[in-house]
Amino acid sequence: MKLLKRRRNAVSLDGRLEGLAEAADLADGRLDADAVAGARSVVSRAGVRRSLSIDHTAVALAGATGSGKSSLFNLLSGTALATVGVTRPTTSTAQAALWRSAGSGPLLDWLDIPRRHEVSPAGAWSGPETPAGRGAAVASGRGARAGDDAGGPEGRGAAVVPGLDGWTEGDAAGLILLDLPDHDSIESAHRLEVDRLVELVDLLVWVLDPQKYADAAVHERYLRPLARHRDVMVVVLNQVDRLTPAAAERCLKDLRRLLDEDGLAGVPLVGVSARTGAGLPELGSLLASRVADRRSWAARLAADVGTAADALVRASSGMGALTAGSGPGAGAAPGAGARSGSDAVATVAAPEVSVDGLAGPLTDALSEAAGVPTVVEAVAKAHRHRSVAATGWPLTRWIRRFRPDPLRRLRLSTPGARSSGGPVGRTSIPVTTVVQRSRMDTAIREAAGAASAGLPAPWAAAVRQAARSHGDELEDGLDRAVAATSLGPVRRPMWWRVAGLAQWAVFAAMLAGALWLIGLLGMDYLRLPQPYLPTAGELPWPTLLLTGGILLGLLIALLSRVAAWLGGRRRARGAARALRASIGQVARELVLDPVAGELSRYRRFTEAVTVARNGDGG
Ligand SMILES: Nc1nc2c(ncn2[C@@H]2O[C@H](COP(=O)(O)OP(=O)(O)OP(=O)(O)O)[C@@H](O)[C@H]2O)c(=O)[nH]1
Ligand SMILES: [Mg+2]
Repeated sequence: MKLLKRRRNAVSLDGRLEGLAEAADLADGRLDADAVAGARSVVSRAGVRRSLSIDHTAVALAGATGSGKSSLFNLLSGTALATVGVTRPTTSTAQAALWRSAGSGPLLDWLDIPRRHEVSPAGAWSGPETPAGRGAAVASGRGARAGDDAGGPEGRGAAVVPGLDGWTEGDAAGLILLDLPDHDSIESAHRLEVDRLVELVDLLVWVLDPQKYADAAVHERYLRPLARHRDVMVVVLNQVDRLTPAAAERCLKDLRRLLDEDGLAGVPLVGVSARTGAGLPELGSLLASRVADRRSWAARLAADVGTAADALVRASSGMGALTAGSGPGAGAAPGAGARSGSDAVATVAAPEVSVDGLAGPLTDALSEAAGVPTVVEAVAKAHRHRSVAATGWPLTRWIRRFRPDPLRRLRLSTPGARSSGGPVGRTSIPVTTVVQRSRMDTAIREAAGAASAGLPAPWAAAVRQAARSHGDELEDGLDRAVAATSLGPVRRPMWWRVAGLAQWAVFAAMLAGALWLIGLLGMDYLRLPQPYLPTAGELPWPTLLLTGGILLGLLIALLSRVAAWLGGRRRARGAARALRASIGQVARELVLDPVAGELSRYRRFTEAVTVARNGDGG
């Protein structure tokens, strides 16, 4: 399969997105709706992000209130755009500082950041910037006022630290630095804004501080669910100036341990101080290198795809939706205990289940339920009935005509009547006794159970559902199949005619003999001279004709019955075969095909989701 071939090599972002979209479509209605919606939102988000400037890298400073996001924002941009305050929370809406803003307008529109400021590559103010005319702040010169934040007691431009020596022309070109509100805010709007932007930006800088770096709020809600985003994340421990060097060292070590536990081993961790400028050059060059290689946007999308695929795999394996589509982090809503990347997500294996082996038992059970044994028995009886009517002793034949044909009694009439291709009516086979219906249900349940053995719970449920999906049509379908099946050849056997004629001939001989004898008896009674009586050996002919006729008639009738019994058995076997084929067809169409469709859907899902996860299982 196309997707499988691709697995052998590293899968491109395009391929992974394609896999995710297909997996989401296949999971629709089968798996947790949030996981499916999350995957779809990643696909659509990726489509939009790829159409926007890939020369720009949106980097967000995120963290708890008071951690120093705005201070770092000002420092990195060499401005006093952001309000730094002591009243918490200070920042209420995100704003952007742009280095080489040309072409970034649509990206900022998509990020929905109206407050944008162009910054000179060397970190100095370059004045107002109004991309798309959307409420851009007007600012001029270092320390100029900007934005709409309420001014804090410390005013603006609190920190003017000459720390970014390596931040030269071109290094930061394309950087879009975002100062976010606090994620742990008492203002729910702040949290929503953070969640929205954490989901969209290309690179995340988590600004932690010595007091709150171990807070569950940031680790459980954001960092763990974003474990797949190692390559597009930087963690900063700010305010290290508040600690002694030894304490800062210990703090960083502890934070590294926590990050490892979050599944974020290898994520860059930098200790900085917005007050002293310590660590700023390192952070600056880290950001500059990420901005320069212009790959963060793709790495971000790849991580999103992986996380959404993990969520689908979790949902598929019946582990429940630990991730949902309504929060930050690749459509993965970070919730209590949600771990999307650090957990080993169960690998998915395509099942090798076939429905071929299920056809036999299911057909048997449905045949029984459809009254096939009754029909088969009627076919044999009808054959014998007609045979006797055609070959029996004339008197027996005559009596037979008053007995109904067993097939007609079931409204199955003669085969010829049905081969005309006209509409097929209902039969009178007693198909729906409670027992038969429950046998039918049991048969379907067993087939579904066998087909779904070994499947994860949600897919097993989908298979069971598929097996029952045409339950309403089954009874009618079976009855119609029985009614439409040709139950044997239309032509009457040749020997019936021969035997029938022979019966008439011996009957005539017997009659002739009887009349002859009666004539002789009458002449004897009237004392008339006996006429010449021809004999065959010792036996007079009339006696021979009478007794021979009777005996021969009986013999022909007996032989015919034996032949009819054998013929009936043969026809019954033929009818059973034909009926079984028809019932098998119904079983396939109404039960096994839907089941096979669901199994194939699961197989395609596992292939697609594996491609989306890049076949690396994490
Ligand atoms: N000592 C010290 N104080 C800092 C440092 N960084 C920021 N601060 C102070 O911490 C307080 C909060 O700083 P902000 O930059 O407003 O923090 P924030 O993360 O933007 O806060 P919100 O906007 O409320 O989310 C201010 O009083 C800053 O002066 C630092 O590195 N060292
Ligand atoms: Mg702030």
